[in-house]
Amino acid sequence: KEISIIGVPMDLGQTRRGVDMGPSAIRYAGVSERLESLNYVVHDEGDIRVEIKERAQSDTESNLKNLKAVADGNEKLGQKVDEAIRSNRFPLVLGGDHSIAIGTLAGVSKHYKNLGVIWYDAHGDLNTAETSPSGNIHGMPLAVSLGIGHPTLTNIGGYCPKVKPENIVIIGARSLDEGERILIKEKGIKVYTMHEVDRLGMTKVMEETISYLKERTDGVHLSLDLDGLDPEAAPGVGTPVAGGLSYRESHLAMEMLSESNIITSAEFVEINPILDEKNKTADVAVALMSSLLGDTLL
Ligand code: DIR
Ligand code: MN
Ligand code: MN
Ligand code: MN
Repeated sequence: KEISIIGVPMDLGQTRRGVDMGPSAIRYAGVSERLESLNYVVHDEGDIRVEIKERAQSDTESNLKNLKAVADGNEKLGQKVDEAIRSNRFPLVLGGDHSIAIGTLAGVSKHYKNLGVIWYDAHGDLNTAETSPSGNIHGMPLAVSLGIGHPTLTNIGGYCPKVKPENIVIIGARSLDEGERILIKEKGIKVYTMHEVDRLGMTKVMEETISYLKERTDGVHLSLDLDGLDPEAAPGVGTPVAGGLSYRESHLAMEMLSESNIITSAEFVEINPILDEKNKTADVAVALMSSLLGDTLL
C-alpha cells in the first residue's frame, strides 16, 4: 500500500503564528521513516504553496480573515489530494491550521458517494461568517463541507456539498459556540463530547462510531485536530482547551480505527512548533499516525 504525504503550511485560518511550520515539525519527527517501517511505500509530495500572512488580505464585506488566500491554498490542496487518490495512494495531509480540511475534503469526497468524516477536535468547526466570534476560517471547515458558509469556500473543488450531516461523527468536543450548537441540533450531527467519552469510555465510543459509519458510508476521512487531545499531551496548538482526550485514549481510538479498516484518508492539523515543548505535539501526531496505519507493537 502506498501513502502520499502532502504538507500544507497554512496559518491564514487563524491568528497565532507558527502553525505554518507544522509540516516541517512533523517531518522532523520522522513521519516518513515511521510509516516506511510499517512497510508502506511513502511518497512525500512536499508542501502546497500557500500565501504568506504579510501578503494576504481579509474579505471586506464578510469579516472572513484572509479569505482569498485560504481559498487559493485549499483549491490547490484539493487537486493534490484528488491526484493522490487517483494514483491509488492513501492521502495523509499535514497541517497547518484546520481550514485545510476544506481542501482535503474537496479532493477526497468526489471519490465517494457517501463519505464519512470523523472530526476529532475540542471544537465543532461549524461556524459561519455570521456565527463566528473570531472571523477565523479554521473554526468553519466542517460547516463549509456541509455546504454552509461563504460560496468562495463551499464551492472549492467545483462542487457542493462535500459531506452529509448524518455521515459525520465529532469526538472530543468541549468548546462549542452558540451557532455551532444550533447547527448540531438542526442537522442531527452525531457528537461525542468529553462528557460522553468520560461516561462510555473510548472503547465504546469507537465501537459505536465505527459501526455507525460502517453501515452508511463507503469511505471515511479522519480529520484530527491536535487540540482534541488534552494540552498536557499536545501543548503545541493555538487554541488549547483543558479536559481533553488523553494520549492513551487517542492511541486506542487510532488502533481501533486501524483494526476496523474503514479509514480511507486522514489529516493531522494545528501542530504549532512555536507554541510546543521540544516538538512534543509533532511527536504525538506521528505516533498517532503510526497507530492509525497499523502499528501494533507485537
Ligand atoms: C472558535 C475556535 N470556535 C472559532 N475554533 C477552533 O474561532 O470559531 N477550532 N479553534 O479548532
Ligand atoms: Mn515549512
Ligand atoms: Mn479544528
Ligand atoms: Mn480545535
